[in-house]
Amino acid sequence: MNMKTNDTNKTNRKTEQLEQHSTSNENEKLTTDQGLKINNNQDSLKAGERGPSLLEDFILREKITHFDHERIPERVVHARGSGAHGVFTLTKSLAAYTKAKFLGEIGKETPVFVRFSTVAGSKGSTDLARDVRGFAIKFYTEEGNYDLVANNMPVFFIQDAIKFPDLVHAVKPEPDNEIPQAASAHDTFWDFISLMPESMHMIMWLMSDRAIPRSLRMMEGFGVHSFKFINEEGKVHFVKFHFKPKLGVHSVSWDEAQRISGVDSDFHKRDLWEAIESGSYPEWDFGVQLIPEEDEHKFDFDLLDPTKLVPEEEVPVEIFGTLTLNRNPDNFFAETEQIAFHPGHIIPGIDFSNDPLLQGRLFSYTDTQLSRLGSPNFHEIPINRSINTVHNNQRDGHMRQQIVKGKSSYEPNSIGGGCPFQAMMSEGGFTSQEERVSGAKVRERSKSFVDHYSQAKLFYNSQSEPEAKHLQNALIFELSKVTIPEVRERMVGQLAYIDRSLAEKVAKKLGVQVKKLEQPNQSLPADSNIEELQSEEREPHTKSSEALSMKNTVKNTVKSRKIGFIIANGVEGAAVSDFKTKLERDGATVEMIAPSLAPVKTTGEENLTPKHSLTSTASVCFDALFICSGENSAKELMDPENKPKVLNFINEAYKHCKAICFGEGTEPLYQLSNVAARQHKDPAIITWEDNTPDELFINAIAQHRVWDLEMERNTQS
Ligand code: HDD
Repeated sequence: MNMKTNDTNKTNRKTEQLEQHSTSNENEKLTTDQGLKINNNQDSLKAGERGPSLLEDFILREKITHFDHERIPERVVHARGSGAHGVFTLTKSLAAYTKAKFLGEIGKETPVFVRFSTVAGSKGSTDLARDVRGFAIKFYTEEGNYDLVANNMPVFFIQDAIKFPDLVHAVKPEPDNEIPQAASAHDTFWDFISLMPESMHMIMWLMSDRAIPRSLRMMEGFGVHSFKFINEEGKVHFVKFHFKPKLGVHSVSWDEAQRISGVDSDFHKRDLWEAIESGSYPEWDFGVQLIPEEDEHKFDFDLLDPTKLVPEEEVPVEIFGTLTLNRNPDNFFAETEQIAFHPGHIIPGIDFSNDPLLQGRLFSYTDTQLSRLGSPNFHEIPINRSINTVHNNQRDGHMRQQIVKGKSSYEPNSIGGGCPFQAMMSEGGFTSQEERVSGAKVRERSKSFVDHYSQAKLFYNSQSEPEAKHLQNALIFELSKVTIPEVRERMVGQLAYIDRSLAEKVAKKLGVQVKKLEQPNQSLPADSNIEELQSEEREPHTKSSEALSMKNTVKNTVKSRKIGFIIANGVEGAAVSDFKTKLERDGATVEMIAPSLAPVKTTGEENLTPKHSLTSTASVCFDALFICSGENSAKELMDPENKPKVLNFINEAYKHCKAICFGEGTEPLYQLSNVAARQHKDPAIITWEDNTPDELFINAIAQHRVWDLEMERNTQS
C-alpha cells in the first residue's frame, strides 16, 4: 500500500481506483516484463567474456527495446506541466442553476487532478517564461469526467479556432532555426500579433506581471469561454468560471524571472511539490458569474467572444466552493504526462456556448490525444479513467485493457439482452441543451466581435502605477527583440488604439514613430465600414476594474512564503530560533543559507545545519531575507570570500523589492549594501533599531513586494 494514500483525508474513489494500478518495488526482486527474476543486470550475454553479445539475450533486447520507445510526443502546446491531486468541495449549492450533481449538494467532495503548464515552451523549458499558464482541472464526478481546461488569464488571443495553428506557429520557435525557446520575444510572434488586433486585450494580460507568477499556487484560473448551466427545469444561464487563490495573486519581476530561469528553472514545479509535501495545501475559491439566458445581449460586447471578459463590476463573482490540492502524483509520466484533458468532457447540467473558439476546441483535444497517447483507448490509462464505470460498444484498438464479456458489441441487440441500455434523462442520461439555431451557411465573423480595443483599454486603465510600468517595460523588452522595424512600428500603431501615451513610451525606446495604421483590423470582411464598427474613441461601460489589478489582491498571509536566513559561525542562536518559530507559526518556510554546507556554530548550545550555501542558491529563490543577528557571524560574512556573495544577496533582494530584516550586530553589512543609501522610510526594510522587528518583518512579507518603491530602490542601486 502506498504511504500517501494511507492518509484517510486524501482517500477517495479516484485514489482507490489508482491504487489498483499502482505498484512499489520495495523489497522486491528485479524481473523482466514477463515476471522472470533476473540474476545479473550488469552484463549482457556474450560469446566469451571479450566476445560479441548474443542475439539470444532476450533480457538485453527487452531492456533496450523498451528504452528505445519510452518517449511519446510532447503536447503541441502546454508541453511543460506540473500536476497534483486534490479535492473540490462545494460550499454553496448551485442546484438552482445546474443539475450537475457535484455542484448540487453542499459539502460534496469530488476528486480532482489539476495540471498547470506553460504554453509555448518544450517539456524541458524554464518555468519562468513570460507566458500564459494552463490551469486544467479534471473533476472525477459520479456522472463521468468533467474537464475544465482553463488558463490563468480570462481572455484569449483569437476569436476563432481556425486561427489557432497560426497563433501557435507564430509563437513557437521559428521554423528555420528553432529559436527562441519558450519566448514570445521574436519576429514571427509580433508580426502575427501586430496583424491581429483581436489579440490586443490578451496582449495586455500577457505583457502584465500575470505572465510571470510567483507560484502556480498564486494564480487565478479562468474558464475563458462563456459556458452554459442548465437546471432541472431546463432553465439556462451563461456562466464564467473563476478560481481565486486564497494566497492572493502574486508575481515576480522580469529581472527576477530571468535570474530564476538560470538558478532554478524548475522553480514553479518545485514550489508546488514542496508546498504539498509539507502539508501547505494550495487552495482556491471557486466562483462563477451567472448571466440568465435572456440577458445574453445586454452587454456592450458579445458573450460568445473569447477576447472579452465580463467585468466583475457588472456581474459579481459568487463563491460556491473550494479547490484544494493535497497529494503529489506518485509518478510524473503515468499521471501528469498521460492525463488527457478535453473541453468536450462535460456532464448533465453543463453545456457549451456557440463561442467559435470553444467550438473548434471541441474537435482538437481528442484528436491530439490520438497522436500523443497513440490509441483511442487513452481513456483507459488509470489517470484518465472515470470513476463511473464505462459501458459501451467501443471495442478493440491499440492497448485495449478492459475485458468486456459477452457476444454482442452493437446496439440494438437481443443477444446481449439489449445491454448496455440508453439512460433516460431522469437516470442521468446526457442530452444537449435544446437550442433553436438558424442562419445561412457563412464563413464570417460576427460584427458583434469587432471592438478589439475597449477591453484592452479597460485592462490597462485598471493597472496600478508599478503594474502599468512593468507592462510597458515588457512591451519594450519583447519588441526590442523584433528585428524588423516595420513590425515594431505596426505594433506601436496598434498600441496607440489602446493608450496613446503607452504607445509613445514604447515607440521612443524602439526608435520608431507612432503612426496611424492604414488597416488596423485585418479580420474584418473587406466591405465592412470600419469607422462605424470600431472607433478608437470607444470606451467600455466600465472604465476600470479593481479585480484586474493585482494591487488589490490578498496580502494578509505569509503562508508558504520562503524566507532565507543568512547565517555564519557565531550567529545568535536564540534570535534565529525565535524568528524562525514565529515565521513558521504563521505558515512560512525558513531555510538556512551559510558560507558552506558545514554545520554552523551558534552562541547557544545547538549547531545549525544550512540547507544551502551562498554559492548554491540566490536571493531570487526566496521571498524575504533575514540577515541573522550576531557580531561574529557578521564578521565571517564580511570575509573577502563571503562578502561579495552576501552583498549580492542583499542588493538583489533589495532591487526586487523584497522584505529584508537586519538583526543585531549586522550593521557593517547593512552599511556596505545598497540598502544604506535609502532616503525614505521603506516599510520592508527592518533593522536592529526597530522595536518589534518580527511583527514588522511578517507584515512586510505578507505585502509580497514594495512595488511602489521600485523606482527608488533601483535608482539607488
Ligand atoms: Fe488548448 C492544451 C487551455 C484554446 C488546442 N489547452 C491545452 C491545455 C490547456 C489549454 C490548459 C493543457 C491541458 C493539459 O494540461 O494537458 N486552450 C486552452 C484555453 C484556450 C485554448 C483556455 C482558449 C480559451 N486550445 C485552444 C484552441 C485549440 C486548442 C482554440 C485548437 C483549436 N490545447 C489544444 C491542443 C492541446 C491543448 C492542441 C495540446 C495538448 C492537449 O490539447 O491535450 O489540443
